Amino acid sequence: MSAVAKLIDTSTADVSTAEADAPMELTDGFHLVIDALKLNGIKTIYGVPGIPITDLGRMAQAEGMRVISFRHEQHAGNAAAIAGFLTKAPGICLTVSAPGFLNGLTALANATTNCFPMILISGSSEREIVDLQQGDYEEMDQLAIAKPLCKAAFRVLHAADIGIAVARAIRAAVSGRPGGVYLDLPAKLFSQVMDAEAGAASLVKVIDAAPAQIPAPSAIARALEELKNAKRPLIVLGKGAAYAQADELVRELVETSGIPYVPMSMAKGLLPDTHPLSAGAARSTALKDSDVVLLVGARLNWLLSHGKGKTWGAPGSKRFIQIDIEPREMDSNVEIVAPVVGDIGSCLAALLEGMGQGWKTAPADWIETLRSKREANVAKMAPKLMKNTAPMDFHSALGALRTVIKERPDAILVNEGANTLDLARGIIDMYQPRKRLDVGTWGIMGIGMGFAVAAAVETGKPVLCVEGDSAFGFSGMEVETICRYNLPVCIVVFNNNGIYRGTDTDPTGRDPATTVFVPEARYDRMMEAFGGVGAHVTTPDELKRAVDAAMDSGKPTLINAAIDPAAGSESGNIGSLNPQSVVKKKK
Ligand code: ADP
Ligand code: TPW
Ligand code: MG
Repeated sequence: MSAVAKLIDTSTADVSTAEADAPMELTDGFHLVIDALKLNGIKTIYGVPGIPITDLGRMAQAEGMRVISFRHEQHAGNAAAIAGFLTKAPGICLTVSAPGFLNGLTALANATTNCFPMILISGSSEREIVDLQQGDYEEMDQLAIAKPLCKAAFRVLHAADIGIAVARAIRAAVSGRPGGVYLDLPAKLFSQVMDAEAGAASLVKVIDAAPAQIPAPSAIARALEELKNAKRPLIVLGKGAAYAQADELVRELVETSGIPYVPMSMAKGLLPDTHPLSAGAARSTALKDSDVVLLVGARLNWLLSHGKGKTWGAPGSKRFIQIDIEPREMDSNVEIVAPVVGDIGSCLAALLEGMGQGWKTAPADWIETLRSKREANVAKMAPKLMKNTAPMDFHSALGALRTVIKERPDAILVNEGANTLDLARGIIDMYQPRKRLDVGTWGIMGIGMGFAVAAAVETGKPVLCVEGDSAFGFSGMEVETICRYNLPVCIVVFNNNGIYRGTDTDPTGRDPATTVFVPEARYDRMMEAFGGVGAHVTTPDELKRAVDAAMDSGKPTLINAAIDPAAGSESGNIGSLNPQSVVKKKK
């Protein structure tokens, strides 16, 4: 059913004129926004209601869209962002003005940083009053504030422009390097009326929103030349490769070239972590000792030590080839000897064509070096994963969850925390693409429940959230949202009484230490408060049983997993980024 309003404009009815027999059919800003989104295949809105967008949400729901209401806009925004990552269509987050907008803005900035396509749509106050700073209800110049934090920002003042604005927002979000877009809709816009026919004609269905970007043949030839001459080649798969949904081509690249690969966190599962050419469990050796590195949708940012330093071995020992859709990514940190600019699907297809049938696979001694390193690392880890005693440490608890994902490879794993994140990333093997969702480029806490909701809504698959107790606290209230929509989400809180560890004390003895929480808190009862299932476990066996039960039932579940408060290390595995004071205060 079209949302075009069946409004009869009685004000223009004049019995003395012929038009009286044919009253004009009208539409308005509300309907045009909904029609524009629907026309472009957008089926879901994540948001929080309030002035001036309450009716927009209601009407979108009445028009058959899925409207998922959250308890806080940041989580709605995170849901929209990860929906964008999972589907390649922009996720939509809808908020009220100033404070709601600002709450959503963190998610918008985070989406942009991670190259996830989303559109933050916020209502805003009267332009005339805002611009004169006369103190309107929730007054704020939202457009100006959003602009530096996202890829593009637009404001719509006339109902007739809604179609174009939505089209521009969609294109900006998904074309080229994906990112966040802000769309400012002032309150007055929603009730502006226009002729329904003209309104319908003003809508734009975006054709080919993310056009293929074909790499230059010379760039492909250059990259192949580098690979051909490599003695110890390595492929690094990043979340751009996961986003691109070129899964078969990624597999073909690895298997045709025989080049070992290392997946970045959210690229895990693009090929199963158990693949013979996976060097994930020999990451340090692979990065340090490789000579030619092909980056596929991965930036040489801090997560890859900027392409230099001891992670990458001797200075000058590396030649980088980079596939990315963003030309300005090339040479961002170190020289890229073979830049391949284009979309990953087109670039991989061209590389594979260039390799042809007779491509020699990577040298056997290099593959063997990585294979034996990997096996040694896996063997070293194995006993730690099998302990079944209380209190659990991270390894033994994660050993249980590793088996869960092995047995249920289509489940989506959401993961945040410090030790809980770093150790889960290493321990839990992934088997399918886009099944691991985590804190991404910023290492941001608070994505957990938003990602979980969208993962369940967008894919219909079961979701397992592995959350540090601190990480969970950032979005914990959304367990109500999970219960309200009855989503198949199982949250496991790794409860070690605090941030990194639960053992710190305030040297003055006055307050709790800055990193600790109420000890032995029962997070499971939060879930029970809203009708979900709560469980409290102290051993890996109990944990495994509780997760299996949750995933079999599909019921919203929170499992409070008691972890030894002394088990964690400062900042997980990135403690070295902590600045240290060199000043010793005299007492
Ligand atoms: P990771 O954190 O996994 O290393 P990054 O977020 O740093 O990954 O890098 C992802 C890269 O992928 C970005 O530079 C982005 O421009 C690129 N990218 C995203 N989508 C595509 C695509 N379809 N084709 C090519 N590159 C892409
Ligand atoms: C938005 C800083 C990084 S990790 C973390 C914080 C607060 C929590 C670690 O404790 P947790 O994990 O989750 O209990 P564990 O297993 O080690 O005990 N604010 C934001 N983002 C970040 N990254 C932080 C603060 C941080
Ligand atoms: Mg903790």
